[in-house]
Amino acid sequence: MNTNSESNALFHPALHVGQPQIPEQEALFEKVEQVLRSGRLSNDGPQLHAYEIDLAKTLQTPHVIAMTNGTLALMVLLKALQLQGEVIVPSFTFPATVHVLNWLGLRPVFCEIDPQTHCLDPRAVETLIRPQTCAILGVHLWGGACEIHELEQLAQAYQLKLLFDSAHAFGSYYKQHPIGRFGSAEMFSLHATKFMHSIEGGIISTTSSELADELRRLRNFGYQDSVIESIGINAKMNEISACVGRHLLSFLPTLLASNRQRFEWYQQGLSDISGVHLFQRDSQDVTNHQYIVLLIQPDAKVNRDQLWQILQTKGVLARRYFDPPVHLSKPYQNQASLPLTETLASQTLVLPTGLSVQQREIEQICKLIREIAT
Ligand code: T4K
Repeated sequence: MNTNSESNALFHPALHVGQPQIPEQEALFEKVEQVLRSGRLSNDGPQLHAYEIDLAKTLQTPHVIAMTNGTLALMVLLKALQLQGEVIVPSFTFPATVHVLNWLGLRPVFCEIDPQTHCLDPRAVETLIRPQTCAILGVHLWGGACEIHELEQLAQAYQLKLLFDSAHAFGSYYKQHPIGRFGSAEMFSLHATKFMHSIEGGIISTTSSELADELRRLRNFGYQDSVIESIGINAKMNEISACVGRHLLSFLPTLLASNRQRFEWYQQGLSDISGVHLFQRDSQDVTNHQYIVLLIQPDAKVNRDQLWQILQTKGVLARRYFDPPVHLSKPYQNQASLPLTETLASQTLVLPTGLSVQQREIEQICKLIREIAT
C-alpha cells in the first residue's frame, strides 16, 4: 500500500478510497475475543444467525443469506436459479459482476448505461432482449438505484429473471423502500472497503423462501439436515466476519449520516469549477453516499488522468473506477461498443471519504482540485 513518502504530499499518511472503518474498536475487540474463546468459529454459528436476522430487519426483507464474499454470493445465486443463456449486464461496474456469469457458463451481453444514473438504461436493455436472454442483472452503481420499475416491467413482459448487484447500495432506498427486496434477489458486498462491512463478506437478500432454502444448501456443500440435497460449494461466512458485521451494522445510521456529511462538504468545496462535476442523482431516492464520484469533462482545464496523477503525488489516492469498463478489459474485448460507457469511464474519479477523512482534509482536497482545474 502506498504510504506516500513523496516530499510534496499534503497528506501523511495518504488518503484512501475505501479505508476500512470500525467505530468503537475496543468494544469490537471484546466481542471478537468472546467469539474466539467460544470455540465456535464457523458453520452456521450463533453470530451468523444473529447477523442474518439483524440484516433482514434492516433491509426489510424476509430472507438474508450471508456468504464468504459478494462475488461468491452472486455465483451461488446464479447457480440456484439454474439460468442458461444470455444475461444483460452493464459494463460500467466492477469486473466481478461479469466474471461470475462466465464462471456459471452464462454469456454476458453488455448494455449501455444512462448518464443520468450511471446504471442500466432500460431502453437499451430492451433492444438486446433475444430468445436466448434469460436474465437482466442490474447494478446499483455508487449506491444509487437502477430504474427498477422499468426493469421490472421488462422482466415481466419478456419473462426474464431480474437480479441486482447491490454491492454498493447497502442502506440506499428506491421509492421509499430499502434496496434489497427487488427482483428475484439482490447481492450486497460486505468487503472491508465498503462503509458497511464484515472484513470479507457478501449477502443475498430475497423475498422467496424457496430460493433462500436453496441458497442455504448451496453455500454449505448442498447439505440440509446432514443429507446432500444439492450440488453445493463452500461459501459460508465465518463467525468473526459475522461478529464484525453485526458490530458495524449497529452503527448504520451514524455511518450513513457521516457519508452524507462528507458528500455535502465535497459539494460545498467543489461548486462552480468549469468541467468538474460532483456526480449526484436528481431523483428523490436516497443513496448511501459511500462513493464520492467526480466527472472531469472535456471543458475542464485538465483531463481526468492529469488530475489523478497530481492528486496521487499529493497523497490523495483517488481511484479511476471503473476504467477500463469491463467490455474493454482483456477477457471481453470486441464484445460490444458502448460509447456512453466508454466516455463516462474515462471521466470518472472517485475521491476518499468515510470516517478516516476529516472536514479539514476534504476542504484541502477541494482547494487542491480547484487550483489544478481553474
Ligand atoms: N460488484 C460490484 C459492483 C463491486 O463493486 C464489487 C466489489 C463486487 C461486485 C464484488 O464484491 P466482493 O466479492 O469484493 O465482496 C475494491 C474491493 O476489493 C471490492 O470489494 C470492490 N467491489 C471494489 C469497488 O473495490 P479494489 O481492487 O479497488 O481494491 P484495492 O485493494 O485496490 O483497495 C481499494 C482501496 O482501499 C485502496 O486505496 C486501498 C484501500 N484499502 C483496501 C483494503 C482491502 C485499505 O485502506 N485497507 C484495506 O484493508 O477493489
